[in-house]
Amino acid sequence: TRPTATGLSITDLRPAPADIAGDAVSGLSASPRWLPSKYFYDAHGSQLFEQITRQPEYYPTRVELALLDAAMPQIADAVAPHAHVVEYGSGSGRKTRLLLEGLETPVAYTPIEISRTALRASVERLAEEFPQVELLPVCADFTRPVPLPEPSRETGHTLVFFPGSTLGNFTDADAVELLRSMRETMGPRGQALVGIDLDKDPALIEAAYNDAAGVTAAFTLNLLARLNREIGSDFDLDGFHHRARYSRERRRIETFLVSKRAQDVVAGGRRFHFEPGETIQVEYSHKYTDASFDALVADAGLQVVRRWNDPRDWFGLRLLEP
Ligand code: AVI
Repeated sequence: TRPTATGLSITDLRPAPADIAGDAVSGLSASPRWLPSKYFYDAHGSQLFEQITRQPEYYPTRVELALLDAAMPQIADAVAPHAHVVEYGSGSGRKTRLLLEGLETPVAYTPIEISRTALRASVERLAEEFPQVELLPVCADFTRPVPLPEPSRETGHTLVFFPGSTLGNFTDADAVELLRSMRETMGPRGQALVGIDLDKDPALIEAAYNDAAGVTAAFTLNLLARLNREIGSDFDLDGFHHRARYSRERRRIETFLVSKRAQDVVAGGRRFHFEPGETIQVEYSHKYTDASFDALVADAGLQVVRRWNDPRDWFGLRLLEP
């Protein structure tokens, strides 16, 4: 653990650079090529993601924040008291603030976040705003099992908070695995509050991932900048462009980096050749129906016990229990 400026300790379980190089080489060697979207979130990538959430086309954050605010009294009634709130991929903490304010008696809060910079900034603000809540931040990749810190006061149960439809960034098989590990983390008396982006008009969804200001494109390309910096690859950022399309059939945004020309790239000590138009798949953002989400949850041994949607049925919050 390493203390922050305000003396808070962050448990550091960040993936080592060797993991990033290994993942990059195996993804770039695969056919079709791909890179894991979790590596978007270095310090700059997390800032760019924050900017995405403020773009007019990117509705999920605005709609979820309004929904969380509106449904909070009912959520507080449905959540057992004295919770240890554990958030996966906590980012800036805007939604956390609403949740911690709305729950009457949260005892402890453990954000699990891969970006140390984003984690430090968010817990330092939360420490000032919620002095009665014990903050136990963990810098880690939440897709792997994370040992939870033990709060110093007794808690009634664990409430996993997983907003933002981040679950949608996983394939269905990986989402089920993550939900299973969430079930283990929360224990037999635990609960999870999960945000899901709902299936809707493809034009609205595609616009959200192709904002006019080009922030999403910069976010996607930052993945290559990060690899260049951290594993010494030599991607030419001007040699690739961002492409995000909605597949109605698979109910997901599929995001690619597309090679603009024939080129060679060296990464992790290996040379990779790209033809013009050749792609690297970098992200999925699945959108859900009640049926598709309930099926995933059931596969993980969980059930939806409460549902809240915004008035247009664009975004949903679901309370899950074992
Ligand atoms: C974090 N995650 C839910 C975002 C999404 O909508 O899939 C990441 C993102 N990628 C491009 N824009 C936003």
